[in-house]
Amino acid sequence: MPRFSITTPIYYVNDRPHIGHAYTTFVADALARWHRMQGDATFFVTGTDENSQKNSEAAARKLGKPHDQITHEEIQAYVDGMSATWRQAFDTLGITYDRFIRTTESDHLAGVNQLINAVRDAGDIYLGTYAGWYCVECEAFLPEKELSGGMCPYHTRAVEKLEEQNYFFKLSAYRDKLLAYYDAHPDFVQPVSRRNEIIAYVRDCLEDVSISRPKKIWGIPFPGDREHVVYVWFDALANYMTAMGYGTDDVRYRTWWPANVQLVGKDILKFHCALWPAMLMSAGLPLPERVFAHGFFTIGGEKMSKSRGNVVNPVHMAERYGVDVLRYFLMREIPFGSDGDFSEERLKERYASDLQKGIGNLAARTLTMMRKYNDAIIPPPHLGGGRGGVGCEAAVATTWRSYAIAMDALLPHEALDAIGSLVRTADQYIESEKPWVLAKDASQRAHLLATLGTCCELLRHVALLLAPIMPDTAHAILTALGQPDWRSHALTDLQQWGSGAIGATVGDLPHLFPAME
Ligand code: ME8
Repeated sequence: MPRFSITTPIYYVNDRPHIGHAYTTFVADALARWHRMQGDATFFVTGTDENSQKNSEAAARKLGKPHDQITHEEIQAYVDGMSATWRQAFDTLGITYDRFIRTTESDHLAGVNQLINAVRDAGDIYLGTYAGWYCVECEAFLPEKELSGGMCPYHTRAVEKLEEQNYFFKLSAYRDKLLAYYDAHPDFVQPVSRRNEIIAYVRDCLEDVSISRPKKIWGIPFPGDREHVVYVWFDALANYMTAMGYGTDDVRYRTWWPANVQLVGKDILKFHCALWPAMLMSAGLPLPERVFAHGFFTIGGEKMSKSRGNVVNPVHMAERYGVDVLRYFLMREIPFGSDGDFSEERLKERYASDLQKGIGNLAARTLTMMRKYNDAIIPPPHLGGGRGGVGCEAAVATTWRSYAIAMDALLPHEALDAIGSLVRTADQYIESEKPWVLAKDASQRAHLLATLGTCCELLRHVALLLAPIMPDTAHAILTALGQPDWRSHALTDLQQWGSGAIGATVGDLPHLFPAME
């Protein structure tokens, strides 16, 4: 059985999830659902990045204590609470993770120890002194030349000056190996703009990196030297394998690692496409198949930030518009890989044009015609699209093909575009066949029935195609079409033209996209 494993970044718990975090996680969820639907053994990992200075600072702020006076127990209690908030948010958003990893869990610690020991055994760790800058917001060591006006170039926050003894990882020794790897694996870093960016970075800028911090910082004790803790990124990146059993369960690890797809935002490209593969090369472990770095979006044209007060909470959005609507909008509006903008105005426009007038209207009119003209019983569809018809069967087959290509290329907006075309095809079909005219002519009865069957069949395919992206909407439509058990059928069977619940009575469909206040 083919297998598919996919990961998202693990998120810092210094605050609640925002719409950007939901975006990456929605796409990963849609891809995981798509693979499960095809019958692939699937493993989907997300979770929380907990051993971070950002988190301990947030814990101190919450307790109103100076950062250097907060205890480990207090930080642990804070990350426990926040991680639960994240997990709950992801549950509300319909995220079907198989493992929600927390980097304070004991199996993760065991895996981090094993990884560091493997890198040390390879001769790639040495003790040195780091004198330079650190941005707590990025949790990154920043060379002087990367600062902009004395500040972190990505955050408006001031950087800290550090002079401390650290363990270093010989990252620079992997320059040529990384470049050769990118060359031999053109799909490893996607999209191509990010691949070019990482090649230039590795070629021109790669330096050794600190992988420990002094023990007063919140973190995992450094194996072999308790005066240090593991630098948060070295620990966090390991989550992808520890979540799959690295260091604790070899069989599970070998089942799922290397991941087929790792999704990240462009902000953490260097960590995932330079540091991470070099760590794996050093430890003699396989590299993930593909790392896709998507773009960032602004909110109504502005950078999202607490100080601007424009941080969008995905759970609030889902309460207002519905989880499926939010999933649809984010995946349709912002091409995966490009930067984009989120605005409620645009969401409302798409709601009206794509969902109410498109999918919602197709579903409602199809079911109404069924009740009106055939006592709600589903007849067999026309084969080949029917009498001089628009080739509905062929349109469905083409849509499945383009949809699969788009999903496999990690381009859900293109997959949704293909569904949009099929909805238009169905609308045109109804307009050209005019069942309300056929119904008035008894000699057209056979043609009317096949036309109604064709409408149901088109709607059924639209619903199936939507399932990874709008799971509840899809399930409601398929249930109304007499196929509530669709998940227990093989996709290759469901994809056959005419494999709907012929003879079943169409059920009630809740109003999918009601008018907004
Ligand atoms: O970086 N637009 O976690 P983080 C789109 N813990 N996506 C966005 C976004 C935006 N405006 N803002 C954030 C970390 N994201 C580390 C990762 S992994 C081993 C450790 C998404 O909480 C995007 O996926 O800062 C980005 O990469 C991620 O959130 C950063 O989340």
